[in-house]
Amino acid sequence: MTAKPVDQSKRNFLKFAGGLTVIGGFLLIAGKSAHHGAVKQVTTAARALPKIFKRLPSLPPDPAAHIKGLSSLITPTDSFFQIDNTSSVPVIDSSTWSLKITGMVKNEITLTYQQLLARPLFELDNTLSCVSNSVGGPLVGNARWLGVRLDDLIREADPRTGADQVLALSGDGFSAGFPLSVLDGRDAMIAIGMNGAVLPPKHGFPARIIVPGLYGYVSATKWITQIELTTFAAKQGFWISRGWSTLAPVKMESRIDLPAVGSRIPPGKFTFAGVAWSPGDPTDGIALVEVQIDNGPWLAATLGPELSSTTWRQWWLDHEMFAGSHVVVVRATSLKGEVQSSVRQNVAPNGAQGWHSVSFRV
Ligand SMILES: Nc1nc2c(c(=O)[nH]1)N[C@H]1C(S)=C(S)[C@@H](COP(=O)(O)O)O[C@H]1N2
Ligand SMILES: [Mo]
Repeated sequence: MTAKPVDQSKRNFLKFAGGLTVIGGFLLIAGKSAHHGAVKQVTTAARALPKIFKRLPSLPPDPAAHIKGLSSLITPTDSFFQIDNTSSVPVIDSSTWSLKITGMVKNEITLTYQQLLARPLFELDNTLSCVSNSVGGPLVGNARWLGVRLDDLIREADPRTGADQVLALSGDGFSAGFPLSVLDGRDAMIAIGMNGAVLPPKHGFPARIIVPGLYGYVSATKWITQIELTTFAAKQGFWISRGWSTLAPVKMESRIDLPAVGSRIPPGKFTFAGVAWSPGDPTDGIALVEVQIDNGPWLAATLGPELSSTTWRQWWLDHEMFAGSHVVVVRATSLKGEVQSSVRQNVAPNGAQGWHSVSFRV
């Protein structure tokens, strides 16, 4: 379910952006419509930002700039898909908000927003997908997230023997849990920023979890208030009792953006294009995308930049097209040599699978 974004002016809304005020190695400008008191408050918090700040290189040129209709390398925040159980976005005051790490831990931890911002922050390019995304569907997006390492925090909380689940809860009744063993060195984070700005309300302000490789429903709790170390035997995340799998690594998928479904294209050279992603094993990545036109041979597409092993890669292929009805199919192959499965599976219980195809006329 999606909800309308709420009035930004009531928020501690700031932009993290290049080129303006540099505070503690962190670049920061006040959002135009931000309430002055709120700006002051968050600015004070931002001053306490540590020097340890792992910034990613600036983004490479986006091939989508030259291929109209291809998904952009980074999904603009405004068009990033949104999935909520609740019909309205919670309004959270970051000055009274806190995050607790509780349950089967030796050291309970409570962090205020300021304390969270004072921890070492790092950037992560990661594609987030909803388990309800059907083959070729729109419920997937790529963003540059900013946050603190989740594994460090959990280590500080010191899980008790037997704890096997990290269950993250929010005030709206949502919860999502994943195996403690998923924190295997991958860049799981408590995110406070998205695409160069403070995390917007609809994507989880003040903080949410991002775990590379997992579908959102088992990992990406927005408006997070508590992280509970527990067992799968004792507790289940919101969607688990509703028929969805306990374990949910993202399946390898590829999507055709061009041509659009049911479209008509002129004869001559046409640029087929789309995106492919395979974040389920963060030590793997997309190695090859192939396109098949009208049951012809599989043709290797050109691949766009790889921001990280858990982001999507754009692909495109030029081909001469003649008048008539056509069908194009796409499939991806990972670096470890796994070929995307053609066997169709529905989104339930653990994600859609199969090759995307598009029928079109020239
Ligand atoms: N609090 C809360 N967090 C949530 C959800 C929710 O309903 N409530 N939906 C989850 C699901 S199913 C997905 S796919 C992602 C979507 O994140 P987005 O809305 O930022 O794209 O958020 C996850 N986090
Ligand atoms: Mo989802």
